Amino acid sequence: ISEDYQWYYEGRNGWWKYDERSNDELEMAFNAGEANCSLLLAGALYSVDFQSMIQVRRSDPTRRRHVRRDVPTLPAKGIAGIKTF
Ligand code: V3L
Repeated sequence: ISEDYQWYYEGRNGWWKYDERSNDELEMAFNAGEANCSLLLAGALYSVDFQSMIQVRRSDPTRRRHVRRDVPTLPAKGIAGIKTF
């Protein structure tokens, strides 16, 4: 899988990178022209909508985060909740 693009989700004051497997799933769905992508994240089911570029928790749609698809070198808080310094 190409690593040309990295997907990020919104944190409190910055962006987190998605884990590599979720990033691959997002890239595949996005490049296939699908409207959204389902992901299992930290034990819960989420949906990322490519038009609004928002991640929503399926069991509680009030849990929403902006997402972005960008170069992998963007400053980030870490990967999937693991801080990088
Ligand atoms: N990948 C991994 N964990 C996630 C993701 C994801 N794409 N989305 C949500 N969670 P919610 P700060 C995040 C986790 O949206 O200090 C970060 O990874 C989410 O973790 O309400 O605010 C950090 O671990 C949260 O713990 O459904 O920037 C943590 O928040 C939980 O799922 C704190 O980050 C509920 O998220």
